[in-house]
Amino acid sequence: MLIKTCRDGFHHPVSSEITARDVYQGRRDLVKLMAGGLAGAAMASWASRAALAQSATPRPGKLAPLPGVRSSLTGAVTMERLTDYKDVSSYNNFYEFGTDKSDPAQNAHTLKTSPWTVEIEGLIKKPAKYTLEDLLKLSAQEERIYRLRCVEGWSMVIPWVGYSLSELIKKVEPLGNAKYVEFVTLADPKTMPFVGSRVLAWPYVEGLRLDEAMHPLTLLTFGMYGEVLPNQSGAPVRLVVPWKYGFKSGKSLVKIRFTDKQPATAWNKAAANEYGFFSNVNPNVDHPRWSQATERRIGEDGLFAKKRKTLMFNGYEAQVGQLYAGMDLKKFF
Ligand SMILES: Nc1nc2c(c(=O)[nH]1)N[C@H]1C(S)=C(S)[C@@H](COP(=O)(O)O)O[C@H]1N2
Ligand SMILES: [Mo]
Repeated sequence: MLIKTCRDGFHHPVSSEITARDVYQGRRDLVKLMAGGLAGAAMASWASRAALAQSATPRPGKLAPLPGVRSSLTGAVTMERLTDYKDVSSYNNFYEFGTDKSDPAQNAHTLKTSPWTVEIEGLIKKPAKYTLEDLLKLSAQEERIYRLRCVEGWSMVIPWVGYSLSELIKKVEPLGNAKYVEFVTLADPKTMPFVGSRVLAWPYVEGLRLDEAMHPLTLLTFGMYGEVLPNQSGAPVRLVVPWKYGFKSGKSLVKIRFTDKQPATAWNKAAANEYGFFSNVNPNVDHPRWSQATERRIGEDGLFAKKRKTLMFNGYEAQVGQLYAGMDLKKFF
């Protein structure tokens, strides 16, 4: 059990936390290196990988380690404690496998993640079908520690593994009239028990403006905690858009389509007044049924844990604020 005693969300050093502290130290060292003019992101990898290897958390299934991952600081330093792998992999939203937080971990073993292809199509010069292996080869993978803030009011801090989606976008060469990117996820009634239920329109679709999709923080994600994604987290490839509410981060992607019109997204179709297209994390714009001003960090829900203040753009304002200069964020929520 964790006993919360001190400021900044740090607890007594139980084994699962040593991970976070060592990773944090590794990143502090890297900050010094970078300040000294060295670009070597790879230098930090030993620190965080070794620390992650020490984690005593049992894994629900044996997952192959991802080859060639290096740590990166790209725009996303957080000194917060990592959420335990156990929590990240057992408290999920993946409605194709049920609407309970515990359903995906229970049910997603039926998802068949190999072979896997992602079609890239629409307003681009080079439409193509990419196998998962093609995608993995396309760019070097990095480890990025991002907050994920669900619209329901909880958050986690997760070391994702992947590369900027912009790497893929540059390869396929969007045409001048491409303004949006649509992300279509798998809807297979044979392996996904809740596809066919009426809770959402399937397939689960998400969308970004092209400049949002091109932003270096937008991560095409293949793993977490140095391993491939477990099924319930959106294997074998998902999106992570850390400054937006969690539902923008589509799981188990099968198609990426470039369009000139704003895509109709699953949650926007389900309740347009509750879930806007942008869905930037914004403590000043409430969900019509609840406040967005604070959040509960998963793993800190003990008796005395107080809620955290939600940060504008989930704490990534310095990196992404410029994308929305001059926009009325109450109107474009
Ligand atoms: N295909 C698909 N992607 C999805 C969802 C979903 O139901 N289906 N849920 C979203 C929501 S609401 C959140 S908060 C995040 C949760 O990601 P996690 O379970 O890996 O934390 O995934 C998002 N991506
Ligand atoms: Mo969410």
